[in-house]
Amino acid sequence: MRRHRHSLLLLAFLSSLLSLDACSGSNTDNANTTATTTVTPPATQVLKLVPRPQSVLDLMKQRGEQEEAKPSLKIVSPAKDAVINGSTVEVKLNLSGDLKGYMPHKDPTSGKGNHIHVILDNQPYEAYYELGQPFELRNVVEGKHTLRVFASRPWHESYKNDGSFQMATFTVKGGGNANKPTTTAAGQTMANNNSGTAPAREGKEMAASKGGEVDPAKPLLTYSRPKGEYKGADADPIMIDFWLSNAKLKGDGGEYQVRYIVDDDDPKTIDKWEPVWLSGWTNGKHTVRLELLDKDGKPLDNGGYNITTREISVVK
Ligand SMILES: [Cu+2]
Repeated sequence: MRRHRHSLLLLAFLSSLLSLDACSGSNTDNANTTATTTVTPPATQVLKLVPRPQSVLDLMKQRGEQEEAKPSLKIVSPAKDAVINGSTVEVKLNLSGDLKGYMPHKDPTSGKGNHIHVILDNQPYEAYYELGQPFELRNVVEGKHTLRVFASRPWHESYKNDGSFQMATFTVKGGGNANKPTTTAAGQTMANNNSGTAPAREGKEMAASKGGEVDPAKPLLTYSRPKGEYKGADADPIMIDFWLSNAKLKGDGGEYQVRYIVDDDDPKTIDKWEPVWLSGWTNGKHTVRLELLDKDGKPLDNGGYNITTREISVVK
């Protein structure tokens, strides 16, 4: 008897559930929608700091004492405050110092090698491999410009010794066409125009830009990496690397910090001048912003170069 009453109660309860379900079609739809978004959420990116990857450690070991090199660069051309007629600016560099075998050169098989990062104004750097010939900045627009160069390794980590970095200012008269589209091909385009007998030179069509009002005596942050497109294993981890002039970071006994912001993530600070490796990038485009901060944690301007944002893309 008692058991029968329980069954009735249970039945009543179940039917109420059923009727609730039956008359709440829209609720069910909502539930489904919610479930769908939960199953495939937009890819969220959680970046984490990781040690230098083993592949790079292996390269460093192979390179031996080259890792301890102290390359010293000199900008031969353009000469300091030079006025250049025409839109092509020849960059000539002199490399000296304690090289320990360090020599820029692109290995034809791997397409990699030591190289110099060449930066016009605050554009992304171009890689310059064969110093025996000038590197041509092509289609440089009229006006005042800055040039920054520093020695780099095959995996684009810069040498951070005194003398590895140099900066020059110059002026272009009768420069290139600001509306001319820049070369879209990734990397460099070798010169093959004009004369077929002219030696192939490294160079690049430059986007229109002008030099910042940079004080070379003041703290200066030069953005180097990341840049461009990262594919497969190269995208995990990705290295942040930069050059610092006249600014020692807190962790190195100074008072400055470098701040990086990836996409809309919370800002993070770097207290030691060394590359930072980040893992966990999602497919697609990302922005990376580097800023130089003073002792109070405030951005420190120098000709607009101390805050730089670049877009990179990750293809996994
Ligand atoms: Cu590089």
